[in-house]
Amino acid sequence: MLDWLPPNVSTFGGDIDKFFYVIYYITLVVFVLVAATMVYFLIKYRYKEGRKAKYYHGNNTLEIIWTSATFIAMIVLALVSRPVWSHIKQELPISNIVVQVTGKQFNWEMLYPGPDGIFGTEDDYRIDNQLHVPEDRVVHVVLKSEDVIHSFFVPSLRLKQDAVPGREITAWFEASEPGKYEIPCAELCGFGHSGMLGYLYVHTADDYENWVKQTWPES
Ligand SMILES: [Cu+2]
Repeated sequence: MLDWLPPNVSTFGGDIDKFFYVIYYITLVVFVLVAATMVYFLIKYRYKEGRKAKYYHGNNTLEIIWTSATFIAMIVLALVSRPVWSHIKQELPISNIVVQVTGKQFNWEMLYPGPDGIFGTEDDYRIDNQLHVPEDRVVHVVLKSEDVIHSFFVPSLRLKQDAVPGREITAWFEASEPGKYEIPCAELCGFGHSGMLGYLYVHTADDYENWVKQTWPES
């Protein structure tokens, strides 16, 4: 397998990568066949003195075959990947770590509920572009937008979810490797879009404890 994806650090990332490679290799095989056929025909039917071009109407049987082959491939991929998508997008594993992430031109605003676990109280903590979480714990991310559509993208988690004005969309992940990972915006949202970049900090349990103590010293 090729190795040009960023390292995966999420529990469901491996399943996403599997489907990525399946689609990638199907596309690769089709691309090679089409390109090879084109080159073959280019050479075979190159200009020859006295040869006249013929009008060719097409081939219904061939058209039916490749249309249904593509159709069947799409249906099979959809059915086979269904459990993975529903695990990631429809099921929501229970968690007591919830962060509100609001996309705004051109930052990710992270809002932590604080020790009381309730948003909109005194101990809330708001910071731009820094998402701190512990490893091996399910984290809920409640996505909102203040202005236009943004897309919360964490390549290392294989997680991407739009943030849509007027809606609250809850995404989740469980990171398995401590480190610092990029959170770019993946939806063109204005002139500063390319600079809209946050970071996910995955801490070990002890480091996370320290971060909590530093952030809420009184609790
Ligand atoms: Cu953007």
